[in-house]
Amino acid sequence: MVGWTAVLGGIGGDGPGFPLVLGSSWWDRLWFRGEVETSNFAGSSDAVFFYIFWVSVFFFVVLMALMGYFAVRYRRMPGVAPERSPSHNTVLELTWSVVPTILMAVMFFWGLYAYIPMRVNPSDSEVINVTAQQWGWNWVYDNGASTLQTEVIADAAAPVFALPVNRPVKFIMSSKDVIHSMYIPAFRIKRDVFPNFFSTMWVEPTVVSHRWDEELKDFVPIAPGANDGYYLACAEYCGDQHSQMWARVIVLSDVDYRRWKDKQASTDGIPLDKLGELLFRSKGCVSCHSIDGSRGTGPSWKGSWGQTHRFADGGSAVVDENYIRESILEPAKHIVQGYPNQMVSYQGQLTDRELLALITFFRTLSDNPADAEAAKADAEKEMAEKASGAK
Ligand code: HEC
Ligand SMILES: [Cu+2]
Repeated sequence: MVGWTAVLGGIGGDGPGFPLVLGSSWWDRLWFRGEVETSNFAGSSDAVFFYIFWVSVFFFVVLMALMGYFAVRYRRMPGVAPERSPSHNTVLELTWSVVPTILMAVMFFWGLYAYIPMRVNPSDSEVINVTAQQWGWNWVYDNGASTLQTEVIADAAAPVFALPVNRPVKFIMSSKDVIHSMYIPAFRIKRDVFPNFFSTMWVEPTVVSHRWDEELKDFVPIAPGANDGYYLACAEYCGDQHSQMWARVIVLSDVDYRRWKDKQASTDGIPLDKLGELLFRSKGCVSCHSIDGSRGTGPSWKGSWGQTHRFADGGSAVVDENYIRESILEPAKHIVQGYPNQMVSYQGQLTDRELLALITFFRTLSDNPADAEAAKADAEKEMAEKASGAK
């Protein structure tokens, strides 16, 4: 449902606005085009695409028109003997062999000329490690940072990633489960992401979309409304929530990018309960777990703390710190009754403090107000201890 209104809104104009689109005319929107070239590949990729497109349109029209004309002109008529078909026409045959050969050779060489630079990244590219998993994206920057920024896109929380303007970045990508595909339409880049294998792609964004506001701790559009940044989608059907496997890509000036990246690298200043909530969204737990009691791919976190959960194999456990920790690091060890074994391990993706943060956030969702209070008190205590330790 969301899909259609979003697509129509995007092509039609106002509406909810399909997040892939940038241009103002319906034509630009139809092709996910910006008013300006937003990456180093946008121009060359579009040039080849539209060459192939218009050649195809031209021949489609010519062939269909001729087919229609001949069908009428040479239809069977009672009492009229068919004309004899000519057996040979050298000029015609040479023309329809040579002209398409040339047109297609141009397609091939032009395409090759545009494609080769996409496969060879400059040696000074900044590396970003990408992990895809059902149903979210995680980027890890060269300083160890990933993002805490998220945003709601088509009813789902999606991470917001930043890139520097006019600097090459190389993505080294792998998947934790099935095949995904990282697609940033505005940049004209897309590549499949596999389990047990690294695939790479690179790009150089060319238009600053936002600035990073240190006070607001948020991105501010450079020209409000004019540019939403660029959307990243999964382009390989990967399960139930594939269509919600979004992210938003923001392009910052060099200075802002560094400041933002440094900021994301240190989560020390964020209280545990708050950090847990941010990680719940930015690490993609939100795509399977709700915090309002509704059932997702996985059980809701609301009211689970302190409860006894039954497992598919007949065992059971009380939901406490250790149970949650184990559920995150070894989710396949115990499968909650009535749920599929669909969660992959987050081993190595969360620091100890981040694990604690998720546990603390989970506790705040307890139905027992005393547990929730205690979790908040613990978070405050930890911050206070940190502050005194720092002195
Ligand atoms: C692809 C969907 C998916 C994602 C993403 C996911 N989970 Fe899960 N999770 C599940 C499913 C399904 C179960 C129940 C089956 C099982 O026990 O493995 C579960 C179980 C759990 C449990 C045990 C819950 C209970 O009620 O007994 C915890 C805790 C948990 N997940 C935490 C997390 C955290 C933290 C994240 C993010 C860092 C996360 N999950 C991301 C699907 C997911
Ligand atoms: Cu996917």
